Amino acid sequence: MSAETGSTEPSENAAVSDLLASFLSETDSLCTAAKTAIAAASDGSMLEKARIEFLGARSGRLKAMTQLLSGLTAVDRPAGGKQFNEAKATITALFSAARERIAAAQTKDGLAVVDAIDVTLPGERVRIGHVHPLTQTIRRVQEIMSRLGFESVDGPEVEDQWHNFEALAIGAEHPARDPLDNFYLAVAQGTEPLLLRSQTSTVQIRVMEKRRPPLRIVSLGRVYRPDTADATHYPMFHQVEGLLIEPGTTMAHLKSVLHFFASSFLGGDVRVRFRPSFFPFTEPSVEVDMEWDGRWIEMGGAGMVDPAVLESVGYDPDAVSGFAFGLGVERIAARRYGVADIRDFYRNDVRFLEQF
Ligand code: FA5
Repeated sequence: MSAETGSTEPSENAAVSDLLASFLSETDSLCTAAKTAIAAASDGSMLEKARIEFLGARSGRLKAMTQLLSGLTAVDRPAGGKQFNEAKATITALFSAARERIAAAQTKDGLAVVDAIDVTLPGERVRIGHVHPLTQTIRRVQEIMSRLGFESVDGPEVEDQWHNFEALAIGAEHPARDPLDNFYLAVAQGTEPLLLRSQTSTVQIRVMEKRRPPLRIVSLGRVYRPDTADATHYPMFHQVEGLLIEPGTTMAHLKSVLHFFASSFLGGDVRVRFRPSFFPFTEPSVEVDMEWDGRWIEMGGAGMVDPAVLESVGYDPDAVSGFAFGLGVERIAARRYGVADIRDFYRNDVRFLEQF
């Protein structure tokens, strides 16, 4: 054993020092190479390439140095580790500085491009969307009816049998309840059938169940029927439902409200005609036609609310009476805008839609 060092193998000590010396010199040259590569990087992709070469987590050159580091003896490792950490910190800091340098240069280039814009060239047209013609129609109807004191209300599109049929005096055997004429929903066995509402008259019932007369409401929304799509039919369409319940209401009030609505909506002179019809929930019932620009068009159904319906929601038919009407929104919009086929409203063809 050597008296000075306490080591049993002095020759091994000399070999370890050599290993450390070679590690330190390799760390130095790695640092120099990284500095050169980073300084030479003139854009983001060159810098990224250099980053992968030196700092890459899997096969970067610094990563390879960690293997050499772990090959040093326990005595040499602190000195080697210190040098390694310093080299890593230096290279990482150089990368951050280079990244900022390149980003700043790009911003400068960007400004140079902006400066180069020729303001005398024609600009690119900005395409701004607008409200769909059916939504425009719905808002217009609501606005016109509000002038007569009709409040806009909503109702659910998934309905139960009571609101879609029974409360409207459409009995269990009525053909309007046929599964082929409605979109019934799949429900758990033993629960009440539900359907997509086939008319907005459901909202009359929902409002009357909650409120007492006098009432003036209008409800616009989607309804669903398995009708084949053609120029005047669509399986999903919109209706506007109007309901007025006040003492002393007559068919004359119904006609004047519809006349006011038609001439405000279509503009100019409009004639309104009633044709006898039948709806289970109105008595008498009529089909409403409107003449505008020399053409008659069927707009919807209407009538005086049947006393049986008033009773079903707890109103006294001797004390109040009222009228209701239901018009097809697509049909009145088509008439207003001169559209020959209501399917055009749903084709989403911008060339058609941008005209409104
Ligand atoms: C009804 O739906 C009644 N609820 C209207 C009513 C309300 C009567 C209040 C009395 C009192 P009808 O099934 O006729 O009625 O439909 C009314 C209007 O909806 C039609 O005149 C038509 O304009 C429109 N319409 C009906 N089916 C379609 C369809 N498949 N596509 C587009 N519009 C339709």
